[in-house]
Amino acid sequence: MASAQQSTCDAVVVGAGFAGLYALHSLRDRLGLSVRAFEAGGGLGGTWYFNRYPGARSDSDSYIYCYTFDRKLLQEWEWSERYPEQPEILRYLNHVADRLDLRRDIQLDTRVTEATFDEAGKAWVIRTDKGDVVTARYLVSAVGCLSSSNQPAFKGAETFLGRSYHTGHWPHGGVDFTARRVGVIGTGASAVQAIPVIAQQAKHLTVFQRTANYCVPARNGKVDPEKVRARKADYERIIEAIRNSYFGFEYDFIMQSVLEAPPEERERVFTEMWDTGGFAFWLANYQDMLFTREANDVCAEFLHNKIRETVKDPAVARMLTPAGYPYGTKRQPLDTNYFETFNKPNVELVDVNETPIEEITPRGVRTSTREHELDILVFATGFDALTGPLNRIAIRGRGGRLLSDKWRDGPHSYLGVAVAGFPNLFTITGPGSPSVLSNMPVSIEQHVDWITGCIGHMRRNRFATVEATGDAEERWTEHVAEVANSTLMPTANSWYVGANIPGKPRVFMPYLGGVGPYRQKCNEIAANGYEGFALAP
Ligand code: N01
Repeated sequence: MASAQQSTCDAVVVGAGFAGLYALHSLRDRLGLSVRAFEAGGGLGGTWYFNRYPGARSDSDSYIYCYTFDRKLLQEWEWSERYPEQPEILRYLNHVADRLDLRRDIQLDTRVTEATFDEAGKAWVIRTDKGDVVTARYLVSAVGCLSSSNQPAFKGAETFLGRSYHTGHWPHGGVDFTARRVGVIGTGASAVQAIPVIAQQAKHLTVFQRTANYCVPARNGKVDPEKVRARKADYERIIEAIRNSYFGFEYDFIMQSVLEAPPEERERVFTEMWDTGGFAFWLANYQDMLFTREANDVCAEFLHNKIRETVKDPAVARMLTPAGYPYGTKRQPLDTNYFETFNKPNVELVDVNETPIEEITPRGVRTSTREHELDILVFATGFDALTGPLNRIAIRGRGGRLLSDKWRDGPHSYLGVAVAGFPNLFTITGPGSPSVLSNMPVSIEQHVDWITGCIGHMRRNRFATVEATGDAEERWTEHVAEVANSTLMPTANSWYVGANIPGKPRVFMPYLGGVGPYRQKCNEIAANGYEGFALAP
């Protein structure tokens, strides 16, 4: 280990993905703070540095999956497709870092392991795995919502003689599946992107499915240059629209009830959304789809039929048909030939509910009925979402209290950006904010702008600390739960409620109140002198 490096700065930013890069820029170049960013990866990019699995690309349209704070960059940057692929997004983020001269303040290959609030000094003392000890007034978490991977503890996993990978830590050189027998565990958004690509190369692909997913075609491709030009000319409107929308997209729910729409009209509407591709079916659907099971069933049935029409073997189609939870309550994956892939002769589907995985053996995966021999095993098993990335850092607030202890029964946070007992800690897209229920760059920019405003206010008024009050935090936490509970969303065993992680408390973590209304609330709180926060000199 390198010898301890002691230093002081105004702010430490943890992470150098979409959020960390913008936070570093905003705090350094707008407020003039001295800022250091630490990034665990060997390069910047966060999610887009680590998730290099085949087929990895954004599920948001490229024209809004980007920063909007730099209007010139919006005009200059050309995305090659409707949904940018991982290497292209990584190029974009590297370009932004160069353009804004961010690299000089980012330390790569360095994981923040501890952060302790020094009550007397009114500052955070941050330690890294490389021996750095940095004292900073402000601690800004840009650790991402989906950066702590979930590696289920299968019996015998260490005995496997083939190679195994997690989609969230994909090797930089890629993986050659040619002539290999490949197994994929998991059928979430990552797997849905990866499976069709792997199936094209592999000799044989076995997919181990625990929950069938509602997938809708992405309909990726080149965007008509005329449309690109028109959007560039219209960015001011688009930015306003996505910032004030419900989910950070140019989609709005249909305010009618699906149950009241005549069957031929709703078929036409469903087909239109299906043909549009992307998140239209999820986020521009009839509003009651999210509120009543009866309405939801109508939407789900349309998707069930699509699976039956696509998958030739009725038994496989049945296995791939989601059941037991309402449509849209788990993150909807976008697919390119996902269901079609199961018509290929080299692809096999195993339902691990019917035939559970008993162990991983030196030769492959043994279920209750047989051993599946594999050369390569891919874990597409997701993440310990939202709280996971924060809890794995030993963050100690007032009285030495660990954040992970405070959150033992689920996250408590004010606006998803601040935590009572943890002064001057800001959590970008933390639990309790729209975060993963939105187009991430929109929510990231909103949080960074708000945090910048808050710190600017503190400095102008000579406040040393800002801290959420316990009352405001409890009210917000209850509000987050109340909004979620008015919908069907918490009823599914999703990672939104932590159901994918054994022992994790079942709490619906993101805020469902909508990106636009949430932004307005945050702005009002700031305008009212940071209502719900205690500011102290
Ligand atoms: O992870 P997931 P992901 N035994 O948790 C299964 C974002 N994303 O990496 O559903 C057997 O969705 C698990 O089963 P179940 C996006 O927000 C974004 O795919 O828990 N199976 C599930 O099928 C997404 O939602 C993009 O029953 C087990 C799968 O593994 C999020 O990342 C692209 C298991 C995990 O699916 C996470 O997606 C891709 C076990 N023990 C992803 N444990 C973009 O748009 C878990 N599973 C940028």
